Amino acid sequence: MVDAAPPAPESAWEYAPAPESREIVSIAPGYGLFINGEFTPAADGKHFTTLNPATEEPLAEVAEAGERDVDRAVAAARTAYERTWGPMPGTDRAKYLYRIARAIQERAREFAVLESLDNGKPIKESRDVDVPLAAAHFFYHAGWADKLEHAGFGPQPRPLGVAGQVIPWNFPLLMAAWKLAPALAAGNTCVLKPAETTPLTALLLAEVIQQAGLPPGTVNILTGDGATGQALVSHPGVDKIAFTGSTEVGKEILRAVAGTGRKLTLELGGKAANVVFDDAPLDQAVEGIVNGIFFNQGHVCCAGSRLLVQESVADMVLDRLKRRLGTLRLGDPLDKNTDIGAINSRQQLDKIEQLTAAGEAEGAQRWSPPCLLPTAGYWFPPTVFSGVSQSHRIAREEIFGPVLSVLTFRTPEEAVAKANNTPYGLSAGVWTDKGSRILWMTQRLRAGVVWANTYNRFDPASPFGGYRESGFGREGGRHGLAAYIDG
Ligand code: TAP
Repeated sequence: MVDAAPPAPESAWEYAPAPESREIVSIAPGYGLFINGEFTPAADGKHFTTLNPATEEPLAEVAEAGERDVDRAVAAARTAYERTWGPMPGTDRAKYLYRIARAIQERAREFAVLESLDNGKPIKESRDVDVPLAAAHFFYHAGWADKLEHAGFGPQPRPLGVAGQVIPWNFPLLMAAWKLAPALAAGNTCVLKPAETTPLTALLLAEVIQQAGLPPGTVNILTGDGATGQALVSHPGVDKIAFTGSTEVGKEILRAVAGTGRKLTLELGGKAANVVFDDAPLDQAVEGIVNGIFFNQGHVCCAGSRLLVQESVADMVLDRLKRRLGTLRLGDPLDKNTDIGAINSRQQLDKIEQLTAAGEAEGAQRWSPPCLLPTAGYWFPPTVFSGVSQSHRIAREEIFGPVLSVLTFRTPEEAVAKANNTPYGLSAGVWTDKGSRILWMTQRLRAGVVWANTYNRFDPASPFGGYRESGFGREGGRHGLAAYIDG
């Protein structure tokens, strides 16, 4: 059962609607695959519908790539690797990458609106986070393209060849940028498969790639489902596989690639601890908790989905958190005042509902602020579980939704033991007034990224990635480039 809500904020008043116009975007009724610089139908004519998850309204029909299309795309990428992009000097590759970055900036509103329509995320996040960071990734890697021989990869760093890249639906454009920019900067060519539920910004990026004049075949974009991804990662013509997605599929790919000698990086799931000590600036920490788990509806691999709060301040933090959650606005993703958008798909909503039902059944206390959910589309209110124990499924499994599990601790040692009690190892957060305690914690937390007195900060120069069941390899920075260089 949902507990009673705290009193409504004193000045309970409504924001007027502030919708971003969708006029800037023109969505075609149908889209083909982007192979060898051109849009083309799937060889067997198959296609699927992509929906707006906030309304369930169909947005477009998109081609579904089969094995013959994967063959065509990999062959086009191989030819570009051998004849145009591969032999091209780094100074020239850099110019193309700068062009892509500039074009993303010029078309930023179009990308942001399209991303919010296809994914369901609030426009203020697609506008202020996804799109600027995607442009930043291309700018950053453009800077590397002509400096690779000075980056510690040896005197003549060589690319790997054709990269097969598979990405999820939570940051569709940004994940495409994370994959394509370092691969291209290092001289590889790419075949990218976006997620089935969010293909549209990758196809707009294909238009930008045409606009930037990249040699045909340098980047190929194959829309489709899991079978398309499987055909791509198991194609013998692919030299390097880069996968971001669930741990389950990551393990399948690892098994398929084992023994083939092909290079692989896996960016998988997480169940991060956000650790709040009693000396932390608590109001700031509450903002960090909200950002950590409710940003992008919690569809974030590094989300701070387990709050570990020191027992002496636990009631106070929970109280302030509930008040703050009472001010979040859930609804139309295109409204500039919206904080919480739609869940990306029916399938993901079902998963969140199942895991939250398990949380209640196992005895944790569930709370959500009063909030009306729209009748059409896929929605889930911000939800907090207190009284969670480490054995509960909601403390162990990745929910990938706006759901926070709250646990408490008494000593720093106990905080570390609980934070590390997970098969994952992607990220963590630490909130404390003491620099020495931050250093003590970061030496002990088993996570690829640790944020101190902040959360969910990303920069193209900063390597991101995990270990254990969160995968291996890094994206961003010099470490991210290394994944696309032979040696
Ligand atoms: P998945 O179901 O694993 O899907 C990821 C991508 O792989 C999609 O494009 C999917 O296609 C494709 N795919 C599915 N089965 C495949 C197979 N057998 N072989 C090859 N490709 C296959 O994950 P998801 O639900 O989209 O994404 C959420 C997961 O991604 C979460 O666990 C999250 O933590 C993780 N994630 C991790 C990171 C980093 S950086 N570590 C970043 C974002 C997300 P379809 O869309 O058609 O299924």
